[in-house]
Amino acid sequence: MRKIVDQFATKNEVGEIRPLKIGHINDSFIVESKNDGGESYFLQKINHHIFKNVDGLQKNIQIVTNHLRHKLATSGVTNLEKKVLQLVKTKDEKLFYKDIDGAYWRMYVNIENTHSYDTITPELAYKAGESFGNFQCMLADIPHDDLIETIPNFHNMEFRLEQFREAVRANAAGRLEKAQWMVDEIEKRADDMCRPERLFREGRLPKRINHCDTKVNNMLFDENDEPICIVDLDTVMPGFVLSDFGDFMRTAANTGTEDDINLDNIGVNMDIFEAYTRGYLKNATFLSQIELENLAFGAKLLSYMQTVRFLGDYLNGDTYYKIESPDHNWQRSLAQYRLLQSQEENFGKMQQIVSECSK
Ligand code: GN1
Ligand code: MG
Repeated sequence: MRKIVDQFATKNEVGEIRPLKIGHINDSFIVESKNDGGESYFLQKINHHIFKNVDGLQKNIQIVTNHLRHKLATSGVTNLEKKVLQLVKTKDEKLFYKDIDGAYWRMYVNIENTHSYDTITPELAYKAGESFGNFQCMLADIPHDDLIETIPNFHNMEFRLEQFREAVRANAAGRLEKAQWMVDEIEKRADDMCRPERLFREGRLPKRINHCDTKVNNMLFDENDEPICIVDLDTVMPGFVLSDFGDFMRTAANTGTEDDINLDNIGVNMDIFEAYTRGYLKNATFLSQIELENLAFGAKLLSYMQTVRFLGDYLNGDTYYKIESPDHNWQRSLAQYRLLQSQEENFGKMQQIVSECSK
């Protein structure tokens, strides 16, 4: 590990290296400063089986962070080092380091005295909404062609369903029998869930630069509980805004957790749904009528998409997501499907909230 850290042009001498238990894809570490008060760092081993074009990935992050810094600076915001992720280059000026085993590493300056939440209050959800709305506004003028799709078709539901059907056909782990009922539930909704792709083809739904992983814990708050920085920029790419709206709701407006073993814990938290919607719509003033009409649908879509992705991985024999138990992906699928059902039951209310908040 030391040898890896040594490749990067850190300002300080570094101390202890601690693994962090966050995320389902990459491996993350905190690299402490050797001296009190010095800069610490956030080191990641990038999962290059998933992010196949690491060079493109890192360039995207460079473009996005530079763009955000520029935007904030010109609007007079200070303390930029706390508000935008800052990559640390390698000593030979590269955006990542490939080690002798072929693993890819990158480093950021660690943003200290911040925290993230897995569950939040309506007050924080309101602020998070404002912040994500603002984030999308700031990214709006990056030319789409400047960014690659770090994972092609990442939030394309038609593509995700094709992959899923392939997993069902192959039944590689022999788990299909147990999961067949859920496969049937997924198929029942498939056509409806591909609506955004159809609207896009008809030229009615635009693509905008999105975060594509707006999980509640990808937002850092400062000591005063003000949102300070949005992290995990691996999947910033063109997509539908309803996808970012939906992923926040999937993770924050859920009374249970993403992989809750007790399905009775799971349901839509309407207070969070409302607060986030209010905050988001205050700043996301660029939305068209069709986007507004489909925001609440976005919440259902992302729970559905995640059910499809977790179940697909379960059928494939757990080749994509990190798991903590043999049935983890099954548990996640059950939990996401339950959330979807609750969103379906509450859909009328969700639509009404969006429509009231957009007046
Ligand atoms: C993965 O690793 P993490 O937690 O940032 C996944 C997201 C899923 C999420 C589900 C590249 O994100 O798309 O929504 O798990 N990231 C990738 O919790 O697939
Ligand atoms: Mg992520």
